[in-house]
Amino acid sequence: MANYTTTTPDWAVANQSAVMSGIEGIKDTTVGNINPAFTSGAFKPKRRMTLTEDELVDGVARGDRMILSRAITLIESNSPKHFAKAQRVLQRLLPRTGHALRIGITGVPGAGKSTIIEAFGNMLCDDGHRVAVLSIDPTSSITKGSILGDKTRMGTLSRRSEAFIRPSPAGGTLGGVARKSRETMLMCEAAGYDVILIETVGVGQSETTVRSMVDFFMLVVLTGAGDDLQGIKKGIMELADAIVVNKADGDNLVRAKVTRGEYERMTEFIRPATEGWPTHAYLASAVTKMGLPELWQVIQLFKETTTKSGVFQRRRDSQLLDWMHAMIDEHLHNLFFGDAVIMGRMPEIREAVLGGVISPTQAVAELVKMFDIARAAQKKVDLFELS
Ligand SMILES: Nc1nc2c(ncn2[C@@H]2O[C@H](COP(=O)(O)OP(=O)(O)OP(=O)(O)O)[C@@H](O)[C@H]2O)c(=O)[nH]1
Ligand SMILES: [Mg+2]
Repeated sequence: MANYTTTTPDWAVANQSAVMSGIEGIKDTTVGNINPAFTSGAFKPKRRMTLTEDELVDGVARGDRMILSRAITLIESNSPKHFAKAQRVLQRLLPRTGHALRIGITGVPGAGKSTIIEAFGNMLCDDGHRVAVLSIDPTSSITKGSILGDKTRMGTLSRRSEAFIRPSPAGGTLGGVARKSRETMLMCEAAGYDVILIETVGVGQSETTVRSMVDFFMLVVLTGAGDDLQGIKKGIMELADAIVVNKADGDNLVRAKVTRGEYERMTEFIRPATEGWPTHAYLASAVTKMGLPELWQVIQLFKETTTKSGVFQRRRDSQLLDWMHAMIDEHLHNLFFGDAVIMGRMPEIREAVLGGVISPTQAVAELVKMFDIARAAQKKVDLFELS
């Protein structure tokens, strides 16, 4: 018998138990070896019962958090069988979705996004709301470190029965993560959460993904670090419906007021993210909770204004269609570039283009002529990141 020992993977977070324990009883963790009772057959580990489609649908609809978690795990699974089942469950729950207010929160690391979500989430729960918190972090393939961090940072919120916290799906391309996150959001809505808060670090492309999922998007910033305002690009300001200058407390309050003024002036030069809604800068402190009730009022006013003007529903409609088109693009792209014939001919055609033998246009025409979509589709492709 092999001698199994416990190991700590090199990606494990220092001093944290980042590794989930296995099935209880299989391993005698004190010595790190397989429990002899298990190998001798004296011990039968309890099998994790697979939930049926009906059980998942009913459980989520009832707002059972355990079953919701299981449904999301299914959504995140890379197995084609799980994928198909998750899609059937989602399909049946679809009529229950769409009623939540979807709020995205971005900002540089350390801006205080998680702390704001914790304070804001608690405030909303006190007000009778049910709050789901999701995060998108496609930059690291192993997000377990930040999960642990956030679970601690959102400690009081995660213990509340009115709140549900689900970290980012680990790994994968932005496209795959985006699909999983969007479907997770819908599952949460079906489970009765009426406010969805989605955190993402505002570096890279994940903020665009979150913007494409939410109704209201806020950018959390800190007090002035030079005139370039911490390298925050105009681009990201143009996605925001509100700019929140956080940590407006203690000695920092005066500076925060100055910074708010600076951002306020900048908003005059940018195109607002939402038609008919002027983006403003606000002061807040996740620690003293100053500004948070006002922020909720702003979001309420946003919803009222955009619902009246029709912008709210129009955005949701175009988000759905954009979403579908993005998935078609990705699917066809993967089919094309994953096709054996195309892959085989590509080097030669590249050479021909570089050598000036054929034009890029001609190259495309030839490649497309060679491409047989039915043949390509027979091969397992990575459309939904299934293995
Ligand atoms: N004084 C003060 N400190 C704050 C406030 N909000 C957050 N902090 C502190 O700032 C640090 C970073 O806060 P986080 O909430 O983890 O920041 P984040 O934006 O979620 O960071 P990442 O998830 O790493 O991108 C923590 O030590 C918080 O306690 C605030 O309003 N006032
Ligand atoms: Mg955070």
